[in-house]
Amino acid sequence: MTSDSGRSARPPFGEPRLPPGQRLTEGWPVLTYGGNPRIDLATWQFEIFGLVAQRMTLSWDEFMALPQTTDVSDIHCVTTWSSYDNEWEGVRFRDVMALAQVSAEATHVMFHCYGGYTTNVPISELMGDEVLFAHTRNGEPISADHGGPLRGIVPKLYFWKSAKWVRGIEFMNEDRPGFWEMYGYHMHGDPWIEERYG
Ligand SMILES: Nc1nc2c(c(=O)[nH]1)N[C@H]1C(S)=C(S)[C@@H](COP(=O)(O)O)O[C@H]1N2
Ligand SMILES: [Mo]
Repeated sequence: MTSDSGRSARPPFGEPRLPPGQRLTEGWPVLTYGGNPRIDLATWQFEIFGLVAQRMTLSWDEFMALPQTTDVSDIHCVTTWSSYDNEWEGVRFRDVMALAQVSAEATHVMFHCYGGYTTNVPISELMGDEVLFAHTRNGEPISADHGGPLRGIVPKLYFWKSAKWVRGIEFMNEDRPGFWEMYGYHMHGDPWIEERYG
């Protein structure tokens, strides 16, 4: 069920694949601000809140019962490493969003994480087949260092927009800075036009 709708994440054959200022890396570096949060699947919760008709809470079993899909995409980190062909398995953002009655006024989301990290993304960037809440990469469960049991994957934007240890989404009717955005990272973060800072 691999899709090719992640256009700027995986340009068509013959078009440049490495965004400006990036270099290809082997392996998968760990980049976390602070330590790993402690997470127990028995008490793990995923919350959908903000501009929704009713706040929703999903348990791990409820989340895993949602339609599962895979997608292959590239990672572009603002610290200039990129990684090709990561196969992610999980649940599409838009399938999670469809569970809640989101107000037509919502324009942006804030991803909230165990440990307190946050990051903001326009809803328009999240509707594609390539945007997932992933629990598995290349057939292996995502480790705690990389945001397991569940992390966001938003391949068209720099990797700081891909929230590790995600615990919920807040729907908002305005853009608001998340953690790195408050320290000067770009509000949008498109690697193809180097929206790194400011
Ligand atoms: N919860 C949380 N998510 C996070 C971060 C973090 O510190 N905490 N770091 C971000 C940054 S800056 C990057 S580059 C990627 C790194 O993911 P990785 O450690 O799996 O490579 O996660 C992003 N998501
Ligand atoms: Mo990063």
